[in-house]
Amino acid sequence: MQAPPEQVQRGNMAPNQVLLLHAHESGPNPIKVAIVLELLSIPYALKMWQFGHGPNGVKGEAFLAINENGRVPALEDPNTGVVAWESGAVINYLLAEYDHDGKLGPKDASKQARVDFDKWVFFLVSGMAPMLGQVNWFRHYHAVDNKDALARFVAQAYRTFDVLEAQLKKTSGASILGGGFSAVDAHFYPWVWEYEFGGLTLDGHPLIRKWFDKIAGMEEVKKAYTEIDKAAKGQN
Ligand SMILES: N[C@@H](CCC(=O)N[C@@H](CS)C(=O)NCC(=O)O)C(=O)O
Repeated sequence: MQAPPEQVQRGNMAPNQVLLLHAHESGPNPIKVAIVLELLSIPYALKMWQFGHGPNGVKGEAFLAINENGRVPALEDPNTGVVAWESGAVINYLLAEYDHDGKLGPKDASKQARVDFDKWVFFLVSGMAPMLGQVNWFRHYHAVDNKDALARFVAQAYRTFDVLEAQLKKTSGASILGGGFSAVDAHFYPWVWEYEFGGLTLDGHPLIRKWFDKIAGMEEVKKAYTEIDKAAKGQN
């Protein structure tokens, strides 16, 4: 008889060997993964890379052998031999392999709960994150001033904030999905965290502010930022 889907999806191993998270000193995507690793108490080490093409660069030969797309995060798991990249794929792998109790979601076994989980993750990775990334780019890095592009991406970033604000009404700002903190919140938090760097404000989004402040106080979240910061300074 075929096992029910829940048993097929969830791994049953405890990680004996330390996982390796490839990261960079800035950038929200590796932080998401570190938050999930912390919350699942999975032992991990950090390998820090620089942006660019040098020997320690994400576009250099050594890193491209791990991630053909030359971007962090990437994750190597010696317990299973799996190499993952793209934060969505990395986090889904960790949940399937190590979140035995479904602590980080989906919070129930219904089809709707699975779809709700996926749709908010997809909205983050294909909607909010690229808009905020482009705000940062045109605010800080684009070689020539392009006010129109910046205004376009700022407006689109705020549009995604409006969508998140409306969703948070369902839990009064407690978490993006019902049932408490999930990996969906881990996906969004490090991107919203960028708002000041992008010259944005949360003043018009009180529930995002409430949600943000609550997550900022979580010990595992603080630890994820501290670990990446320490590794960036060579203190790990
Ligand atoms: N969609 C990817 C994006 C990964 C990504 O953009 N990573 C940034 C840092 S947050 C990066 O590696 N940038 C370096 C580059 O583009 O050269 C994900 O979710 O993991």
